[in-house]
Amino acid sequence: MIQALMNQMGVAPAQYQNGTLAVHSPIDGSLLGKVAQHSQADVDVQIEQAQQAFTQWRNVPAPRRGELVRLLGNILREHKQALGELVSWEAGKITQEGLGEVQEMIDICDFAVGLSRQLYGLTIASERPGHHMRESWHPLGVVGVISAFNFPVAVWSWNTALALVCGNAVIWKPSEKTPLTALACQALFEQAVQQFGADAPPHLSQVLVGDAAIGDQLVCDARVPLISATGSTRMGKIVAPKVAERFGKCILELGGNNAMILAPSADLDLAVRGILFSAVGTAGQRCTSLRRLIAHESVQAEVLEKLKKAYQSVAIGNPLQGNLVGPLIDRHSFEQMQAMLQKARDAGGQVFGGERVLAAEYPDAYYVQPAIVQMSSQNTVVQTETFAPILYVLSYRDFDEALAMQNDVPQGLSSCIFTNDIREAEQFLSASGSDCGIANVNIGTSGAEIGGAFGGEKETGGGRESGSDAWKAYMRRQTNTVNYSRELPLAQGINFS
Ligand code: UN1
Repeated sequence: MIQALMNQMGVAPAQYQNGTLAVHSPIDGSLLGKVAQHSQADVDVQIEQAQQAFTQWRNVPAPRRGELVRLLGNILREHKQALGELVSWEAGKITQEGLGEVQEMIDICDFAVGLSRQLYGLTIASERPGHHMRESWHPLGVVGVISAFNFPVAVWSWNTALALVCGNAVIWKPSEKTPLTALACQALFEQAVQQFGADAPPHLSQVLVGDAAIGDQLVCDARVPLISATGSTRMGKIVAPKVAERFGKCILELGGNNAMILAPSADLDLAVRGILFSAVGTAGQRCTSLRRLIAHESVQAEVLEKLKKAYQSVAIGNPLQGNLVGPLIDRHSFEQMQAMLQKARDAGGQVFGGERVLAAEYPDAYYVQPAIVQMSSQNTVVQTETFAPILYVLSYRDFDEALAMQNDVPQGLSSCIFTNDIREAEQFLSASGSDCGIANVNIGTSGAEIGGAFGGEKETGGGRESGSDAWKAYMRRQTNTVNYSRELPLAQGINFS
């Protein structure tokens, strides 16, 4: 099965059959492949090659660079089914979400193609006669992309589609849990390069397979001016100072602890659907997954009842067989979830669900009943991000109290409110409302479109990827002042003679 998918996407068996990195499917624990790993010396070579590619690519006109991304988007369209299925096998996503992830890749390619004709700078009025000023955006250099298992292919594409139209080269260090999908993306990218022609230099985008030490080398290398890292806050705390130490730039997309405020006026049925997709979708393994429900005391009991019903009927099982909830990524993740549920119980939480299911059928995979935990206060358990389907339910009386609770966590990625009261909605979106990078009204916390900037504040790391003007982080800004007069007036009126 895996071989057929890999063949279809043009990955040679030698790349994933005889290596030292064993890849197991979260679906059933089966061995999917053994991927060859790169050495520290390889990292050095890749960076060197990427730099060379960059020095050529930066001189290719941006709209022409967009053409490469257009071809990549088309190739992704052709292989959407195969890549989506591989994502399911390797990351455990249900079919719909595997396909959705590839669609996000296609969407960002389309966005980047348009962007390749819109890398606009400003013209600025100069205070001096016969002078003009402008702001230019130039390619930055080699971009290091570090991605996590849960969006094994889309995160690469958000970064790479933008980085390429911006004139950069990319080195990608995927999660060790999902190297097969990375190899597939690389093979598809190489097909795009083939179709594009000779003005694409070799090694424009490369994959680095290996452990944290390999990633560390990329992070510490001054030849890599930008590191875009997605993963845990713990990882970000290691990466950020190392990049800062060498004055590199970072785009960090780290943990989330995303909440929904459920107001008394909310459409409860709509809210329940929103909660279900955001809290149990992807088995709670999105950085945008809904982790906290802050419900008004007048609706809490009703929503809990509806939610429990919905949770009980949600189909859990093999993600390729039409179920809505697939497995956790691995045993470690399951153990962490259980440990957190125990802490929640110890802290007085009432736990509904959370237990392992289908253990007899899949002894080497970890399927769980998504958990709802009723908590009387937002203690440290609730303030911690657990990458699993645990939804903490809290209640509030005053709207200001709900807002304060929403913001009272270390993370600041996504947030939402369900309300039909326009005052509450606007207050939630105001300067004194949600402190997150993403704030939604009558939509859950997960499932953002690529057109907006994606990322968040506080321990989420502050980075922005994907749409809006996120591209600016992949370029260097240059301020130009040009004197077209025959005088040399100085700024600030300084007389220097
Ligand atoms: C992630 O979990 O790392 O908004 C990204 C969403 C997706 C992206 C999630 N578009 O849920």
